[in-house]
Amino acid sequence: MFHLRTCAAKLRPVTASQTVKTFSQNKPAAIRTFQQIRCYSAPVAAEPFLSGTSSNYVEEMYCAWLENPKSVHKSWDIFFRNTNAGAPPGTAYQSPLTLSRSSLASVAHAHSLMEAQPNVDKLVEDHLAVQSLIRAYQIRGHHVAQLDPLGILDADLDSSVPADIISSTDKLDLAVFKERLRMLTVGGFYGLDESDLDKVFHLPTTTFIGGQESALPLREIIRRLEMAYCQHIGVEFMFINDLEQCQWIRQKFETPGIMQFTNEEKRTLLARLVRSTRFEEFLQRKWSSEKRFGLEGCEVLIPALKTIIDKSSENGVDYVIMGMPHRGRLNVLANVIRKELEQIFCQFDSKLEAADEGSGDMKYHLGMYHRRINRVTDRNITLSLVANPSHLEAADPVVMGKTKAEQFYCGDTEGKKVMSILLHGDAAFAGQGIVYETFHLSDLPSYTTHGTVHVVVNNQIGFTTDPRMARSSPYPTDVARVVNAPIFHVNSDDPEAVMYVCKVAAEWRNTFHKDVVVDLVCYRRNGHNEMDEPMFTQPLMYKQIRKQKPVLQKYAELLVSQGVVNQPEYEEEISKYDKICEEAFTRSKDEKILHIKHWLDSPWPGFFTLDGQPRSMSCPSTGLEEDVLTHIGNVASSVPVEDFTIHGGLSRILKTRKELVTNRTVDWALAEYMAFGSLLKEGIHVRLSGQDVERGTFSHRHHVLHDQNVDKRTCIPMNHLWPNQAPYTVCNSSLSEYGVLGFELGFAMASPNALVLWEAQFGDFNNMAQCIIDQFICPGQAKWVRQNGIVLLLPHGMEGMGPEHSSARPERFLQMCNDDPDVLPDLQEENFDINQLYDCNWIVVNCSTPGNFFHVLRRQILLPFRKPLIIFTPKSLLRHPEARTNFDEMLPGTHFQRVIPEDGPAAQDPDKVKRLLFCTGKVYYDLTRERKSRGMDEQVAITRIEQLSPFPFDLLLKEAQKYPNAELAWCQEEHKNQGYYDYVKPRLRTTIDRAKPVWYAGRDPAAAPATGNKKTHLTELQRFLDTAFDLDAFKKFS
Ligand SMILES: Cc1ncc(C[n+]2csc(CCOP(=O)(O)OP(=O)(O)O)c2C)c(N)n1
Repeated sequence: MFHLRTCAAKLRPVTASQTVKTFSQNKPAAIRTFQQIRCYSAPVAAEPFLSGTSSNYVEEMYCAWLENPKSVHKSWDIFFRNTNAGAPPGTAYQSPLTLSRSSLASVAHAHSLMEAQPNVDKLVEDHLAVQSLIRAYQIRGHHVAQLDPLGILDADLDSSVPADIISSTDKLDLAVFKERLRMLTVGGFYGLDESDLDKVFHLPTTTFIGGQESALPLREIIRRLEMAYCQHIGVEFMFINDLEQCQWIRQKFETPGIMQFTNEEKRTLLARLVRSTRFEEFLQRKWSSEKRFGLEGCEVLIPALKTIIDKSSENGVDYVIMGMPHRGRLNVLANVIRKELEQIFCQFDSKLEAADEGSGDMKYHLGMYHRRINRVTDRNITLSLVANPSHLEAADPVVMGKTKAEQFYCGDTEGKKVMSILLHGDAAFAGQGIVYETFHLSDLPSYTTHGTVHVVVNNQIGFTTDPRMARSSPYPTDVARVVNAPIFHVNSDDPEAVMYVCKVAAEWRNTFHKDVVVDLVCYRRNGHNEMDEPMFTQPLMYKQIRKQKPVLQKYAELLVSQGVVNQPEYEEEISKYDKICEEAFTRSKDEKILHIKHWLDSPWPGFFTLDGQPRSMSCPSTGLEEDVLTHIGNVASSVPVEDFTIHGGLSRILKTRKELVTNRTVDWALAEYMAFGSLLKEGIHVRLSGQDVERGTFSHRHHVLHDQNVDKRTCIPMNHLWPNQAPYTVCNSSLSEYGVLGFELGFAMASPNALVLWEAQFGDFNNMAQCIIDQFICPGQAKWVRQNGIVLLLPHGMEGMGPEHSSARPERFLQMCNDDPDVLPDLQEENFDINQLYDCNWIVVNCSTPGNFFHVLRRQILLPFRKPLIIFTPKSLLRHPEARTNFDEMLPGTHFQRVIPEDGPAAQDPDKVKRLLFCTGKVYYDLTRERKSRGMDEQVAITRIEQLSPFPFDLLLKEAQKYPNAELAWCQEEHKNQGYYDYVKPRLRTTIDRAKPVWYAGRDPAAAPATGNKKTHLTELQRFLDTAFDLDAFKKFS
């Protein structure tokens, strides 16, 4: 306690009436803080007695010591001398003899000194208490902020007030306030008491409440903290582990008077609220019995989004990609994106005919793309709202992927031009795991969009479910804390507070390029939709809502009372917008046909003809010149940079590759290399993403080489192929299927001139992304007239690796194909194969040779339209000595083979063939091995179906006709209720006009896709091979 004494004079509180000089004014400029001085010799934190809270006090002493070394205690004098002389941490301080615990005499002496200076302890404690109090508001102030416009629920689901802060409601009532203060002080948290309220305390550097002042009376400190943290904005940020970012936020919310709006800004805000409110009212008047998921209760969303966009545009952003759920979507389309109102209104007309093919979608799911001038900044801005399914939050990663792609294609490496905004409902944001998966992409180098602004329409209800039953976290936004995103909760009935946080959110994104959340705490005036009765389940809440004045009315009254607008001006604004709606309504009646194409979120200018048709209906050869193949092969088997040491094992792999090239053959990895490399040459960007794709789960790919001697030094040979090639992106993803597949789908939306592939670690895991497959990939074009050429690589095959490393579930993909099993298409049609591809919803293939894999990848880009491509890829075939393709099958003129016919002895004398086995994929190699071992090469023909969907009726008919005396059988290694059988059988029967049965050779039906027992696996395999080659096997059935 000795060392406190000599600082007493400096620390003694000055009264409020005394002039308060700023601390910095007293200090020499070069020594702003003690820590700065110390940092070049010894970090302060290393001193055992220093902490964040005591450093201010020590700093003061240090300044005093600089002015006069005698003004501080001797021990501090020695300490500061030692420190300035560069003493290392922990050695500068020398304990004064009198402090020695062993000396009773010195203890007595200390006591006597303390009695002589009784205030010193208290002074220090009080300062520390004030610091703690400030910190308490910064950390916990949001818990007592007045966020709920209805005043019913606490936004954090907790009505208790933290013991170390005073709530705003307490403050309103002086008696309550005094009681709270008493609780807080007398015997309370920090040991302050009421008499301290008028004492002046120095403010720490971690607060900005002082503005120009460095010290304030406690009463004022509390008042300002309350103003900053406990009004209509609740700022959650103290979990962020970056001092600069915390300081930035503190400055934005603590600085006195920072939340100021000009009259012009207030009028703009009012006008935007008018539009938002009157739009919903207009729809309600015209279509009172239609679902529209109106925004009533959160009308402030429209000005909020516009503020974020204005501010971002001001900072240089010219493309904003948005994703949002149903609530308020039409309003956002009308008033944020500025879709023509008549186009929106005509959607309500039930007699409107669809002009486009496809099934279409509900009006509140459709996407939109619009380029216009931002009136506030006078800059061009493009706005795109991504179409989405009902599945809440599913569009999040899609929006991110599209944003990333747009940034990539315009060279926006820092996200300064293109940004994403995601809107969420409170229940969905808290409940859906995809939100978490998407957040985890936000800072990964190959996935970051450099900050997304998230806006939560927190109407404190999910359909009919109360938030207390819908989440276990205090706020619906807590998931954002995992990525250190600041969260700004705001009472939506205070439009200016909302605008302010939106402005700060946009500035945050622009400054730090990280995610940020705006939580609009609001209410829902109607039921879940306009037809729902909310009083069934939320009677008290809705009684309050009935009494609640709409925010527009409240804000208009406020501005009228402030003289910012007058009543006639306000009414004029309303009638002006109503008139706009009425006129658009009249025009909407002229719309007879609904063009879903007008609702495209991602147009591909130049790819189609002006009326949206493919430029041709043919596909050129997918083969390549031999020198191109050789060049790519050589790069794939070398290290194209100097002084780069690769792993010895990899050297061997590259050597084997080189031998393959020399022998004019490719294996699986090389075939993929050649497909990618050649597309890069043609200016096509290739992006391969998924778990461990860089090396390849099966260690076959090695697209990224790692220097064995230099940490993080890598090389991607694929980017060293040609001087002006397109870039190749290969990126290991986070361990997420839903998020990453959604992201890649979004990436593929941006441009048709890119091959975007997602690889599942094992195909089995694709069902973790089921929603993206079911809701976007399979029906995307039908619902939204939007093509997408994403490729799914799904390792598949029964290899005794257990139930979860075997099946990519081909049966599911095939079941979702839109071709008719019972109708034989017109096989004579010109370009039959291309037409089939054009009509299908996706392409499903299972290649049995590397060459065919090469061709199908190239065909994906050479086709004049885009379709998703599902490829069941092999595992054991990656290294199978027979799974090789000769260059001859990849040269110009060659192409993808939808069917690979039998070409062995059986094909030479087809009349002799007793059985024609159809199969797909890897089982072909088991079948040929077995056939050979049984000496049945002439009796059994084996035909491979490489493209399962669209079904190659034409080629299979030829095959079936070629072997007139053969029984037909389908052979698969999957269980009977799985795999391809249910898809193939009816189509084969249709192909042959049901002239013969199509028998089955394969595993029995089963619940699990594969056994976990290796022996059982082999027994099952042998059993179905026996069936396949037992020419009497089906006799008993015929
Ligand atoms: C993944 C998913 N599960 C369930 C639903 C059904 N559903 C539609 S709206 C809704 C409530 C959403 O509440 P919230 O996210 O708070 O948004 P709000 O409707 O309140 O704006 C639910 C459960 C859905 N659309 N998506």
